[in-house]
Amino acid sequence: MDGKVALEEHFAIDATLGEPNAFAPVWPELSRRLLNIDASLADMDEHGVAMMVMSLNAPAVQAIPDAATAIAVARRANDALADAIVMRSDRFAGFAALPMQDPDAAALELTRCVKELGFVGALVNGFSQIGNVDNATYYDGPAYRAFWATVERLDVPFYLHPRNPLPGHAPQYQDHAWMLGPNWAFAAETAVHALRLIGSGLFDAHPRLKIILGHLGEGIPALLWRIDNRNGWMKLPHRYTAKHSVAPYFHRNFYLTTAGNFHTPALDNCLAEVGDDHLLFSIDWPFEDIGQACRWLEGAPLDDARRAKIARENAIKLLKLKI
Ligand code: GRE
Ligand code: ZN
Repeated sequence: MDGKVALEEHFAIDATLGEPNAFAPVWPELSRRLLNIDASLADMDEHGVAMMVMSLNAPAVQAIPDAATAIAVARRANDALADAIVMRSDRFAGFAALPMQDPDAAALELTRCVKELGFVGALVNGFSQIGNVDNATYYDGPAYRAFWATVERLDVPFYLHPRNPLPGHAPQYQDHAWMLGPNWAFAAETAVHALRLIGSGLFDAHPRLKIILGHLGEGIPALLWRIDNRNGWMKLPHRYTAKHSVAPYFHRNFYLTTAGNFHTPALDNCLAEVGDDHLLFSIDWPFEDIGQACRWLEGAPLDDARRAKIARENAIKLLKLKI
């Protein structure tokens, strides 16, 4: 199946590449792929991926406590991405990295990226460390309302991408580091952030916001009924300030991608919960294999119309792609 579009695909610049760490054995190949925006082209051709929407690696800008440095690095990364994709705008598009340490600067950078660089949205790696490495700031607070107004006005999606919790904030993973990263902690961290956005009433103030979650919704679809069932039942004043229960916002304001989660029962659950207008194909290059992702989608028991929506049509609509 040709013409697929993939949305959670990553690159790095020298300033954000980071250390080998857990990737030590595959680091030479992984870093080569991250630093070359078109390193995926041969695999894209082989497996029928028409376009990748590229975004900066994680946690990158979100892990820079000094706001001025975060602003400069985001700008450098976005300029590097724009330079690389201008040559291949038929195959690559861009999501903006944003210095969320300074909400006004983040709104300005997103505006620049959309209006001047032709980017199709933003991808942000979870909470930002602001002022010191131990700070974790989430985006449901009042300081971010003007930023969200800008996102809504620009009418572009905001991809909430995972990062790990900070070491000092995550005693639950002590002696069980195997759960960090994509195995578990990414999903738990990102799901909590998404639920914070919903519970804060953000989508009452800005009903046209579009938030994308990867990895088939970071676990939320499987728990959606239970969240609302118990939240509705509890009569304690627990500061759930949104007007509606969680599910209506999740259905209306959220889009889910298949990045890194190529499992048909999980996809079926998402289709049952959010429907086929809000599901989009993604791979999670270079951490995942393009062939595996594509073979899975092509072999999944979906009718052709549904497969085309997930593989391509929903992305064209959501990102206003001209392909
Ligand atoms: C991702 O982008 O989802 C990712 C990382 C690091 C390791 C694995 C992974 O940023 O899936
Ligand atoms: Zn990713």
